[in-house]
Amino acid sequence: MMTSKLFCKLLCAVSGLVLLSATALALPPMGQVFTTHYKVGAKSALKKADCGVCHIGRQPKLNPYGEDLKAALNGAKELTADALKQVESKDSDKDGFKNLDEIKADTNPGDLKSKPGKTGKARKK
Ligand SMILES: [Ca+2]
Repeated sequence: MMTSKLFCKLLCAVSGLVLLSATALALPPMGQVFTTHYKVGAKSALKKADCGVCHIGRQPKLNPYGEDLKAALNGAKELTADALKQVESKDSDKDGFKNLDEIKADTNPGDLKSKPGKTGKARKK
């Protein structure tokens, strides 16, 4: 009786750790690929949005930009520069601005409320 309870607790703890580490290992590299590819500044709104660039807040659920990237990845688990380029000309959140234009303006391409000239600081060349 005691051993079976102990085994259950141990199993739950190990399962929890495996799930936690899988999540921790799976998510940050995608953000890093995005940050490196677009040279996202440390103090930019996109850097602050972090996972929110592709996800709804910090939830696993994807926003429209994340969904477009997922489609471009075609089942691959690793984000690539090619996939990022494939969705640059799209307007994922349908706010009238292409994803690349939003990224250049430091606005969120997956958030309808975030668009150049409104919430983001547009970069002038
Ligand atoms: Ca847009």
